[in-house]
Amino acid sequence: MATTKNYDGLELRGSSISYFTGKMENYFRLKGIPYRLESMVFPKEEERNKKVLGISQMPTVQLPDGRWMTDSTKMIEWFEGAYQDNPIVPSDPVQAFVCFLLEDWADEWWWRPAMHYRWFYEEGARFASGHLAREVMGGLHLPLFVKRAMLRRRQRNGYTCGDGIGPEAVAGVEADVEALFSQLEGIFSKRRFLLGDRPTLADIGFSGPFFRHFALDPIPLQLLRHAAPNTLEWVMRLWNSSPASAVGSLVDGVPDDIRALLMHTARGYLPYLNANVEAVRRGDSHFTATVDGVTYQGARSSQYRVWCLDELRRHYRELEQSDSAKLEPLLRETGIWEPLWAADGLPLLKDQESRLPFWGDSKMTKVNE
Ligand SMILES: N[C@@H](CCC(=O)N[C@@H](CS)C(=O)NCC(=O)O)C(=O)O
Repeated sequence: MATTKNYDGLELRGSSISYFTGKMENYFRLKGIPYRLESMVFPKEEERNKKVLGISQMPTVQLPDGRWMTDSTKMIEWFEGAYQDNPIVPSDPVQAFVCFLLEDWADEWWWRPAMHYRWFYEEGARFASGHLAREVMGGLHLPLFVKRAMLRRRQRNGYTCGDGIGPEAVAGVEADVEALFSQLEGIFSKRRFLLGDRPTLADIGFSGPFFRHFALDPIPLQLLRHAAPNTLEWVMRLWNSSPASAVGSLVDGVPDDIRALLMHTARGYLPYLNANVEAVRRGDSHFTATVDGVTYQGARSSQYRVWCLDELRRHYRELEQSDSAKLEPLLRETGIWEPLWAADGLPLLKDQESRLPFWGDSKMTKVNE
């Protein structure tokens, strides 16, 4: 795809089947912020990304004034400041914290199962390797079948087998996804969006794993059609939302079905974050941990996810005392509290990620890159 030089809106660079590119598209559509999606072409754009942003990942956004941005979470935070109509973070501070937590869980935990379904199964790998080889590898002068083989190898070594999903973990990872589908199905058979009649940041977070993975890749899509048709409808309802349609009220407080999601987060993701903290502290590039009954053998350590835990803590610390007094019992009852604060002295880099969304210090699944 050629870039139209005189386009004066936002340019979103990524891929039309990428997790975080899909998340940003859902966000821009919901807010009514015009953007143009362009495919990121490798290896050419990788060097440019590193130069202008410190790291290369998908997607990036270029503002009309030429500045480059990265990291969906911090970009959304930035755009919420710049486009203040129809805020997607609830005004109730307890619900707002729930949104930050669910967004982080959606970004960081469901990434691995999403990659598993795409790259472990032949149906997914055939579709995604063909698509990506054509879409983003135009800069490499190699036969198509070689590009496809390179992609499969890279993604499996980086994100599935190479990120802790060995043969012994497959059944547990898939059961975890099925449990999520069943919880969400319960919610979307009653409500239009996670917290009520209009989308919030929590819905945008979950558009990451769902829009371009679970509701697109052959195996999870088939599961959704049969086990969670209301959830599949929610994926499209969110995509089809705009400032004009996204009206309606939110639920009061935090309903039991959302508490159940928090308990799910407390069982798997937060213990995993703590195991990751210890691995980063030791300087290990990989680690093995059993969380929620599943053993991830040789998961990749992530400097970025140390910062994710710190961000969750920051959101809590920034609350007024009267609000944190309301949130603490919820976090204790759902099992979040203990793992949220379990690790002392997080091994962060100096000023880590303080320049996001305009500069990143680390990528999602690497130690100190
Ligand atoms: N935290 C980042 C994560 C972005 C990310 O990891 N994107 C994936 C593609 S969807 C990527 O570019 N991974 C880097 C790689 O595969 O080298 C965000 O929220 O934007």
